Amino acid sequence: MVPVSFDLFSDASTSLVKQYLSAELFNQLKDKVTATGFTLEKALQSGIINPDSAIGIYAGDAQSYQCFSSIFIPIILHYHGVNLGKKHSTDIHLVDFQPPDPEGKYIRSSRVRVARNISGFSFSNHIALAERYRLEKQVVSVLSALGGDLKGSYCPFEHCESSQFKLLKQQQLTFEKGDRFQDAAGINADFPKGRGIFYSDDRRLRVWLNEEDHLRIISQETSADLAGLFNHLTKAILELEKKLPFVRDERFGYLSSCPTNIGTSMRAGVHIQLEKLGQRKELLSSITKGHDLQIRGTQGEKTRVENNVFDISNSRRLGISEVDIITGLNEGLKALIDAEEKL
Ligand code: CIR
Repeated sequence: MVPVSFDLFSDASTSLVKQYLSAELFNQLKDKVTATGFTLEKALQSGIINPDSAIGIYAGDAQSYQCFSSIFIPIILHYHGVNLGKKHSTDIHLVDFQPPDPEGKYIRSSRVRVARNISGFSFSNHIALAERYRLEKQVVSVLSALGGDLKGSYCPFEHCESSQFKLLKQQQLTFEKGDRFQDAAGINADFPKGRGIFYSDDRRLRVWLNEEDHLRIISQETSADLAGLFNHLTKAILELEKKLPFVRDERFGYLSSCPTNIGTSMRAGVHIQLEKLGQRKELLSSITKGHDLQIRGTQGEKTRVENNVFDISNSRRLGISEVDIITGLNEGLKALIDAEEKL
């Protein structure tokens, strides 16, 4: 671990944590420890090692958000742009609306995911191996009991020579070791031990275990039926939360290791090919911003856009409900398709 001192961030760093961590705040927080032994030093590792971090801080457990609240709160306010005086309310129920691209002319695939962490365990960047295994066992026993169209199988990554793993990898259903930001935070410790993926028989539902968060619950398909996709995910979340105690806070909503994911912890997005808008970046950006959407590279965060295929997803996660995110995405996509057709 890089030892911390106040002048620990390189001059090149433009991270939010560098912006908000004054010398006074640093001295106030540097000796604090959560019940699981998480410290400011560990929280800052990724931001110190990677000067190009946008945020630069991770929480090691649910209590980190209270223990180190004086640095998490300004970062949350800045990133999420919300008023933290209000409670964050959750609204997950079945929805019904027309798909934004019924003929499938533009949208190549759609995906909705939420992150969940389980009460009583440290987060993925701070969890001991024995605990990772205990968590895996607890979650897999619940996932294995799912029925109907959620019924599926679990593939542990430790047996990566298995034909089951190889097939899933070929189908791009597995996840890889985390990037250098996650690595420096501690998320890759002991990889691939305790990691794995649960996938429904029809492959629409996937649950990643022990990745950046304890669970990433994902619903994905090649059509643009956003309502169907959201409803499918909703069913899975509602079933799982009957059996698993997910960590939730009144103000911050569902808690995640990265403060960018708190709140709904939901990212709903599509891969959409916009040949004409791709040449009109300002228009593309003003429509997406106007609908609280963000554009990422074709292969995800911090990657480039290939063949005018944009990854477009919600930018708001805290202070907005799950249902409002999916309906907002639908409206934004309709506006983008409309603009593309008019060009
Ligand atoms: C950064 O500070 O740039 C990285 N820690 C990643 C921040 C975004 N986090 C995320 O998507 N989970």
